[in-house]
Amino acid sequence: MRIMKPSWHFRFIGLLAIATVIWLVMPTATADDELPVIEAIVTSAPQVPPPVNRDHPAKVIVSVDTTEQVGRLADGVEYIFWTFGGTVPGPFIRVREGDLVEFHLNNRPDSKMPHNIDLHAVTGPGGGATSSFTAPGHTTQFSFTALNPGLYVYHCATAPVGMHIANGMYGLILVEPEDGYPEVDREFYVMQSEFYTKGDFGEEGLRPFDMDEALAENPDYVVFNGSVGALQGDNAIRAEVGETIRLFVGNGGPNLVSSFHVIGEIFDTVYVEGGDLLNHNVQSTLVPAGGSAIVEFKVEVPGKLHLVDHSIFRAFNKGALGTIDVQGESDVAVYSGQQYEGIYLPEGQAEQLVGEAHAAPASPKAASAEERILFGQRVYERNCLACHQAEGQGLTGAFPPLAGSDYLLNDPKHAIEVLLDGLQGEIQVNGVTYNGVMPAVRLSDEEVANVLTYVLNSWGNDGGVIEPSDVASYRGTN
Ligand code: HEC
Ligand SMILES: [Cu+2]
Repeated sequence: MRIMKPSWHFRFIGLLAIATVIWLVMPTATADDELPVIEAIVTSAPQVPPPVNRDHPAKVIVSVDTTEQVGRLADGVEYIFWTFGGTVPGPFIRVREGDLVEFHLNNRPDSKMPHNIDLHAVTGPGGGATSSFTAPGHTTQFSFTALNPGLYVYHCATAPVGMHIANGMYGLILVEPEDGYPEVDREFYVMQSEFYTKGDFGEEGLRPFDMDEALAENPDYVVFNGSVGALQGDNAIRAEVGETIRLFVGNGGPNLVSSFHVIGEIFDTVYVEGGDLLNHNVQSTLVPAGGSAIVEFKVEVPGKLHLVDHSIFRAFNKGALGTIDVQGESDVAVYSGQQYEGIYLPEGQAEQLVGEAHAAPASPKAASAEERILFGQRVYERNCLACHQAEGQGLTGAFPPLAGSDYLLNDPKHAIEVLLDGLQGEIQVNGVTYNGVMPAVRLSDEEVANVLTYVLNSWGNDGGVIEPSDVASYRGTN
């Protein structure tokens, strides 16, 4: 969700304003402990607070507001988000192993719902949920010691839990190991989640939550950082060639497991599930619902890298896409770019065959023109549809249309030659030039007659019949 305008610069200023940016190290001894007190620096995605850079534990104070507010889910689509800190995902919290975290949860007076927080970094009942139940206009406090290092999800756990999560109440807390993580050039915060709305993907207006879809685990949206496009275009992550990048990846769910992948990169290192286990040279890593992963890679060449959930319909049809825009000098030894494009004819045109190549089954003999059309449809679906498309409409720039094709209809019998011998070189179809390769098809006389008769009688074409004898006479076999 974006509340602020997407200017990168502006967002950064904005998040600094939202975040409590007081780097107050007050080594004052308090009554209950001897730890120095630090106000946590928190950031909005995709920014990550700086490393804690301490060699001793501290008492870290974190204060987060819960809100209920309308925001952008996709272009033209709005949603009532329930949030930690006014953003989805909520603020990134960064502490050190052994720190005492004093957590304040403030529920805004204009909220309609109570909220609480379950941080997976907490050792204790409900991960803090039982101690942080907060009515609208109230504030609560609890403390925990961050015993285990790692990257942890936090989320609201107020009933109905699934609905609070589905509406946007999750984020990440990083507990750095005592010695910290190795230095990298850039760190980013990326969190996947799903949205279940009344209406389909992209349906405009303010879309309410859809409980039936949530129960069926069938979301309309799967997104990174709370909205479609939150990491694209002007909001893309930027990096320079040669830099090392660390992504703190979380999955708020509420239901789906992510197959997190960056197109055009290989993860040099993955902190599996956000813990201590290191894996290397990984293409896609699983991020469970309510889980995380830390991935690191060096960017060697310029270009756009695309973050996806490799359950790929989610990426290209439901929004799970982000971009890392890498600028800098190319390195043709690592990646050349396209070096050649041309026509590929390994064994000469006549040998280019598609269709039931070897075991050509005995094709049924059509007893009437109607049957020829019917049988021809099956031949078409198996042998032609992939290129010429379901309605014979072709594909702009690649495959000419068979629906309303002047090339075909001016001389239907010529199509026998096209099928049996294939076709290549420039042709004009309805005034458009095509210069592709139509492979010869290995079909029986009956099948060629059937498919061409089907084509001549479909999609508004003006009819006609091709007989098997026409095909046979072209072959010169009768
Ligand atoms: C691999 C893709 C492919 C397949 C499969 C294919 N074609 Fe084609 N077809 C083409 C291309 C490409 C051309 C244009 C060739 C050129 O540019 O010279 C073409 C041209 C034609 C033409 C002449 C141009 C026109 O639009 O009228 C006809 C007729 C035709 N195909 C029919 C068929 C039929 C029937 C089948 C199935 C039996 C079939 N094709 C299968 C790619 C294909
Ligand atoms: Cu809640």
